[in-house]
Amino acid sequence: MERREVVRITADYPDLSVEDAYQVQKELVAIKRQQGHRIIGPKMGLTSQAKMKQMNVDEPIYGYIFDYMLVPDGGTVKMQELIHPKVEAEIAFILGRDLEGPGMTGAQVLAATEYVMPALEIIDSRYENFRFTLPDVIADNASSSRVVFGSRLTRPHHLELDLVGVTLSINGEIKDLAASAAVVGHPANSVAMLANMLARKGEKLKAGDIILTGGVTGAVMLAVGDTVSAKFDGLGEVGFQVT
Ligand code: 0L1
Ligand code: MG
Repeated sequence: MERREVVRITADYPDLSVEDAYQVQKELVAIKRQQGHRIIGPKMGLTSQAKMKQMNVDEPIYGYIFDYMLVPDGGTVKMQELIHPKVEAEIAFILGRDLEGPGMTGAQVLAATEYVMPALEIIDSRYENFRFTLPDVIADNASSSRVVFGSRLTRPHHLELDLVGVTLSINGEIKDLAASAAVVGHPANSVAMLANMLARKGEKLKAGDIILTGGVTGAVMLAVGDTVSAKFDGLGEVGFQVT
């Protein structure tokens, strides 16, 4: 597998639209599937007000998590396989039944969710110096690179899922902290928005999908030797090391 930065697509194709970019993503996903990789589920990106403002958009984006991206809880992420990775703490949803938009609401999502669990997403944009526009990021599968899921599953109905306090630490030092309402007001809203975005393409979320709902914390740069851990109030912990 190659590992190198590239110039953003929109440098050569400035008219690339968001819709074109999702077509590029679809091709990329098809190639990965032909190579034998399996989709674990979709991920939502740019779900915080800060990130949406930074990219000048009013809707999040989505991409897909593949089996080869999974790192076990407490496992190792190898820097030599990555470019310039960052980590963010997220809440993952496991769906108990299919969800089809349009008109999906957070409450309907919660009713269809079997479990939630803590997660760390490692994003690793392939673009030089992080210089990209929205279509570039969409075409790059929303920067998905690696994912670590915590080992504890929790029924969603036991918690106020918008009030989960989260800390993200590296080498024992808290690098960021936030409450889960940072994710479009409530992580279930993120899943509802995803179902509604997919409905525009005639697609739906499926029972068994594991969905990354978007960063609760900001994304923090990783370096070799880092020990990363995140704590989620009521949901448990998740962590990994960088070698
Ligand atoms: O997971 C995400 O929020 C996607 C972030 C895409 C932009 C980036 O690579 O920083
Ligand atoms: Mg993310």
